[in-house]
Amino acid sequence: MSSGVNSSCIKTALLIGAGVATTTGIGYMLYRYLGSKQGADTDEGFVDETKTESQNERKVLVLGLDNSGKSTLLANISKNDPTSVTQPTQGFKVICYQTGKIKLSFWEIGGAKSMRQYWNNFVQDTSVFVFVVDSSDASRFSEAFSALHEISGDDRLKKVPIVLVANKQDVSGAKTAQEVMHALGLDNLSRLEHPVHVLPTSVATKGSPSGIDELEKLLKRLCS
Ligand SMILES: Nc1nc2c(ncn2[C@@H]2O[C@H](COP(=O)(O)OP(=O)(O)O)[C@@H](O)[C@H]2O)c(=O)[nH]1
Ligand SMILES: [Mg+2]
Repeated sequence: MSSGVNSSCIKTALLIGAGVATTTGIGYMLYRYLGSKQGADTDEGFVDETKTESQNERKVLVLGLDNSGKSTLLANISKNDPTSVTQPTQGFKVICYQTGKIKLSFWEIGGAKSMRQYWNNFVQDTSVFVFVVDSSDASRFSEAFSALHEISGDDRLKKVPIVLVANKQDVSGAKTAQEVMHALGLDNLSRLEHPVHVLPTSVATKGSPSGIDELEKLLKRLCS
């Protein structure tokens, strides 16, 4: 079974600075252009842009506060050097990963406060919702709680499995995955609305990440 990044599927990596609203629109136009080059669907409209492109493609939405480690996690999954992640993601990024017959398209949306208002534009057609938390920064757990519960209440995410990634377990004083899950109120979320899975990870160190294999296996299972 083959697995790896499908380079033709790395549609765009956008670093959007000032003027997020305008540039996000430009980002979408660029995405549409690149997508149409690859036979993406051509529906009109903002929300429909996130439709996945083939029956074997599954969309994995990757959200979380800024600095939680989303880009570093995805660099590990796509076998890139995690230390190459040097800039916070201000816009959004799509990385595709072929695993057996299934193509996973990971959508990382910037987690800075100014970007969170746009998160709901990206939820359409999500197969798995990954929420990344910096387990070593308990001072931001309540902010993460609010961000998570606001977006997970979106009807289009109903019944979509949530994978809570309790990242930065290597940092001394980091809370355990169970503690993070509790702090984010995921043990109270209705299992009927969202099956919840929790994984501890540490992903920053080149060569010895932990939790990535487990995450890949879980995503593959949830997307099959
Ligand atoms: N110690 C440690 N640092 C991490 C880990 N994951 C990410 N980082 C660091 O946290 C910072 C933010 O990571 P980044 O992937 O850009 O976060 P994002 O804003 O959520 O995309 C970077 O300096 C990373 O090197 C981890 O598991 N352990
Ligand atoms: Mg990022």
